Amino acid sequence: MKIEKVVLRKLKMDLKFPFQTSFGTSEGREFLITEVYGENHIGYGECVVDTKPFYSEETVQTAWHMMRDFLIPFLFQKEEILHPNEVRDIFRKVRRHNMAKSALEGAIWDLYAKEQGKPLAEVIGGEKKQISVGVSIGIQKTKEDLVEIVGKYLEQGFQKIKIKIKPGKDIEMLQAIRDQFGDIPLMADANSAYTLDDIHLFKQMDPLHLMMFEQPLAHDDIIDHAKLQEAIKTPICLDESIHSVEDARKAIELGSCKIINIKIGRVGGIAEAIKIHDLCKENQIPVWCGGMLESGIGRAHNLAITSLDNFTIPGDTAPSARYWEEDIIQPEIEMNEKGEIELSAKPGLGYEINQGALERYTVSTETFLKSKLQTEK
Ligand code: OSB
Ligand code: MG
Repeated sequence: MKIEKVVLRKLKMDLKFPFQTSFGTSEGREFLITEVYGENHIGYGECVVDTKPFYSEETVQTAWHMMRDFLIPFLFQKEEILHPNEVRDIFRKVRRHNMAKSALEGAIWDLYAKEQGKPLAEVIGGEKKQISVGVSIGIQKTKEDLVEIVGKYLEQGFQKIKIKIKPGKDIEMLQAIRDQFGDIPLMADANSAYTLDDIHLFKQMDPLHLMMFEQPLAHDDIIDHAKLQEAIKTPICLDESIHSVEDARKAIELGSCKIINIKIGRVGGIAEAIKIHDLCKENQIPVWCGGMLESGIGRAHNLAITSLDNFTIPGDTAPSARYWEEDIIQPEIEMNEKGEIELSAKPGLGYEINQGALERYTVSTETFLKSKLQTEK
């Protein structure tokens, strides 16, 4: 691939509903789309940042800065990229900024797959033709509201219900769902809202037989999680704590979790996501694909990695209509009544860009040309 041009776009899209987690409420998303121009195709990527550094330290502005001033110049310094696996090395000098790196890397994977004329899932060795889907439900005001929403999603066919929890909005909420719907596949995501002082609470929740507690303790911890896992039966799943295959290796060695949530943006790209998937598979640690309220572009990347065989737990990869009045891809991503999404058989991400929608949601753009590169970084 000879990359001569990259376009960055900032988009603003309203969510159909406010999404509340233990760290805040989102009414919509501001994020970045990357377009990487090869000789015959354009690859698309999504940078899953937010305006606020509350889930991770990156923001819309830090990602733009990293891409403009470091990552894009590094790409342009290469005469040619033969395989997307090279991108990790090209970006290696930049510490962290995984969401920024991933946005460009993902576009290069799409471009590569389009040049090969194959679906991205096939290019990365994914064999599933359809994937199982769950839904992530934000914190609700009352148990009654929550039970009603869960009922609606179960009716639509979702194969896993994940609810967000925080202190004071946990055991009662989960118990209400169990009372109403029995033994459904149910899990809880705390986004780091608890500490080891809350061990008694987790022990109290053990009899609810949840599929897992996602990231109960600090966002950067793997030691206390091992202590908590030792004390409870419900599996712990790590999200925020895992940024690389090395992090995953250490967490597995310590016994900090029994399941890992893989988010492409959080780990710096598809190549690293695959490494984590493979390591987990060797260690009998099931994985599932997390979500960052993506637009269709990021969502299509998520579907592609979920085609790998150790993604055995339904992910947070709900269809477009759960989030958006109108998505930026065509056709939109749809789920059948069994809670499955059919993978596209078309090359690359497998969806067309809805150019009108993309333009309407774009609030700013910047174009970078290799021919204009003058930086020495
Ligand atoms: O912790 O998994 C998370 C959304 C934003 C930030 C963090 C998380 C989430 C979700 C939403 O749970 C999953 C989705 O995209 O539907
Ligand atoms: Mg999470």
